[in-house]
Amino acid sequence: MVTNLPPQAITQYKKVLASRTPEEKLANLRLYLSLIPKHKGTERLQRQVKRQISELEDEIREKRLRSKKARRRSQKLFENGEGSPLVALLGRTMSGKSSILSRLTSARPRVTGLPYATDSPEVGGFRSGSLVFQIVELPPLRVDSAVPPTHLEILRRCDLVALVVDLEQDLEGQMKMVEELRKAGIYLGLPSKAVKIERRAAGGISVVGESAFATRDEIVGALRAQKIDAAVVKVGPMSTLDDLDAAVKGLAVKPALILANKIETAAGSEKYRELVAGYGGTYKIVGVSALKGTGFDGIEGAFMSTMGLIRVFTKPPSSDKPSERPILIKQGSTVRDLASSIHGELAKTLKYARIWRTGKRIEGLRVGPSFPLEDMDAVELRG
Ligand SMILES: Nc1nc2c(ncn2[C@@H]2O[C@H](COP(=O)(O)OP(=O)(O)O)[C@@H](O)[C@H]2O)c(=O)[nH]1
Ligand SMILES: [Mg+2]
Repeated sequence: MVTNLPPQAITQYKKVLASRTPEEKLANLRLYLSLIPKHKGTERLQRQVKRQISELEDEIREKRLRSKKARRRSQKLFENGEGSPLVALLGRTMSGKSSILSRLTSARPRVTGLPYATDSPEVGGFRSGSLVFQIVELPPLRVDSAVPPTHLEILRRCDLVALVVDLEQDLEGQMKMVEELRKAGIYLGLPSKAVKIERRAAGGISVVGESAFATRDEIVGALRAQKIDAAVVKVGPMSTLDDLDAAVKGLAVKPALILANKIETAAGSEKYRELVAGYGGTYKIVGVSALKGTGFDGIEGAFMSTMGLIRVFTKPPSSDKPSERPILIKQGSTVRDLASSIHGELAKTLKYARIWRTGKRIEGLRVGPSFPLEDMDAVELRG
């Protein structure tokens, strides 16, 4: 090991060595790589770590292939964790990030009651059924300071940002984190706000989709004002002109939710209502107490819906049990979308499906290919 590494990188290397599973080791190695300063003196080390990462990726991939097929789709969705969404916990110091990480995973970061106790990223795996979320606790964001570069690297790569808001501290001051992130080029928002722009050489501007916040003409006008005359623009139902700007600048738009922690305290529920009144229109807000362990039921559902994804379990006609591992597909997907995400041929030969929806009295309901799916549906595709 090179000796002139920053202390954060050395701490992270110890975590690599202490990792208990290949998946955890992979996540720790990636963080380690991001913490190694990029210059001539560390080139060899960087190469070594990259090789270790790709060997481990191969190992994990082979292990998965051996276990079962039918999850091709989820691997494509997340370049990070091979089907494990990466969730970043972000908040001010003492908001309870380490306590939340301990609640959700087997990671045991230090909870000291002292500010700035977590000085390098901590990782843990949060298992929900057979799906594993990688949860990363980032060191706290300091008031009125620039977001550190190591944070940015992880934030750009993550699939979801969970803002941890302390209901015992000043809410406005904590929500300034959103502005601090925006200054650093990370926009928080729901997938329904995301805008995608594909520049073209000619052919004018065509707008795909519709937004409640800007008309086609307004979108075309805003692009022309930025000297963009030819492009295909895809907008979501909640896209604003700010989201359009972010896309033009190539900034990262990340789905985000708020974990409002310490809800069990005296002022907790009132502050929670205040937070919902101010920000409930923009973010999904989940009230939790990491201390008491309340509010965490269904948190994986909140993660999924914020990412704009649903979990669907497929069931072969020959079996009476659905698959253990869900397929992750976009919200609003139909039975036909599911089939084509598994295999193009399957979509062509598809005739109907049977659906099981627990708790909603839907058991083996026979539906056509355009039937919209919901989170946690079990589906039997029939050709
Ligand atoms: N009352 C209360 N205190 C909490 C809760 N979660 C964490 N804490 C306390 O808040 C302090 C900071 O917690 P920690 O998890 O280290 O926060 P971090 O700095 O954001 O990682 C510690 O004293 C915790 O015991 C909670 O749900 N309720
Ligand atoms: Mg901490």
